[in-house]
Amino acid sequence: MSNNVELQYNLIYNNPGGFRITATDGVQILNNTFFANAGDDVSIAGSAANVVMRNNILKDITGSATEDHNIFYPTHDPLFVDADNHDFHLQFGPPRSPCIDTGAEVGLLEDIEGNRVPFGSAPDIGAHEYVE
Ligand SMILES: [Ca+2]
Repeated sequence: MSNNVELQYNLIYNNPGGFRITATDGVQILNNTFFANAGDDVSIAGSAANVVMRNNILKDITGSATEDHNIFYPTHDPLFVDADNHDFHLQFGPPRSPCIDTGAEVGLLEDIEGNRVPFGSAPDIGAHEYVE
């Protein structure tokens, strides 16, 4: 059994699947961007406990997690700059990405590219913080 695992600021796309969580007590899944994976983006087995998911862009979660401030596509379009060409930065717009400044404060200071978090009024959802 593993304890207190943190998975943050990852970009996981076009894979057979995303994260599969098993035999772990205490997992924080924060500010990740999942896109176009064939299987589940996050699959949580019954042997995992206390999984928290915040500020992620993803299509689905299977299993039990405490979650908030996640954006689920395709129900909600995260409005990437150019997902077809693997550019998962957030579109400032108009139209403006619903992920900009709508994330929860989770104490992280840098995004996947080392940009300061938050930029603007609040952290963004996903692996990229929108910066000018
Ligand atoms: Ca922001």
